[in-house]
Amino acid sequence: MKDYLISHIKDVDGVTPVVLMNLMNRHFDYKLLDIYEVEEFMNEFLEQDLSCYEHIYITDLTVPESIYEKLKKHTCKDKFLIFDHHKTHMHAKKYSFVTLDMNECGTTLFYNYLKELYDIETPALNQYIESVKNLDLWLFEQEEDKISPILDSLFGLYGELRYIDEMTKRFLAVKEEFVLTPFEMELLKLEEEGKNRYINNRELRMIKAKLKNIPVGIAFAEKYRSELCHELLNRHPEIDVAVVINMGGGISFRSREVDVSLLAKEFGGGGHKLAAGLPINVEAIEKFLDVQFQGKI
Ligand SMILES: [Mn+2]
Repeated sequence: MKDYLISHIKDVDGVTPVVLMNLMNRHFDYKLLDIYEVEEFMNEFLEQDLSCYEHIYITDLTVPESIYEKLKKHTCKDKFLIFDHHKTHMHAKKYSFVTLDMNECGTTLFYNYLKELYDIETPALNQYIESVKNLDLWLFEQEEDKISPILDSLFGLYGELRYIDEMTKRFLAVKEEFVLTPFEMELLKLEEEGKNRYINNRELRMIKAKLKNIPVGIAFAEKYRSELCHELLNRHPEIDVAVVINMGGGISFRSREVDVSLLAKEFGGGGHKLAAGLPINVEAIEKFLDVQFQGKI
């Protein structure tokens, strides 16, 4: 029998569970989703015949309560195991098949479970998984983890499918230490230079505003959104929250201490205390544009 994995498409934490499944030597199907696609997908998925699957894993995605209501009554409910760390998912703590921990990331929770049952653990993988966590929980500066930002860049350069492929090949070949290829190192050097130019350029166009009475810096960017937020907060102590709008994607909020998950929730989004966001849709834009602009920097 095979397994099924449903995980988050948008970042390294979301796609690494696919890499882990690839290392397990089991047949599996998988689906990568954005956060707002979960409900619709799950409604259809639960209508299908799932009898060919032994385990159905969901990682790094918040599953809405309406889906749990259906899941409870489903004939295949015993096949489901869910691993997540989003604040918006904590309503599901009561279910025994759900592992939730906000101090971990989707990947670490899943890895900790799998490595007890399957022979996948290697020093290289342990090192990589730690960096995925530092990246996803934004701990890489305090942990002085140099690999985390590299993973983020590689994910951006490769896209999710090739990233999964590259990492799988690497962990099958090299067990001792996580390594980059010479090609990747050269690519990252070039990318780093381009990134710095991009971030400086976006910062110059940052708008200061008050959002729900919180001083924020708003910038528009399609790339390097996490790093841009980080730089805006570092370079502008007068703002409490960095807001980056990606017209083709979503709006990201980052802060040093303000709980931005609450802020994002007001506009119909969600996330973590220091990192949250919302998809761009008409309601979000309508609510969001009702801000008091305070001029350019
Ligand atoms: Mn995550």
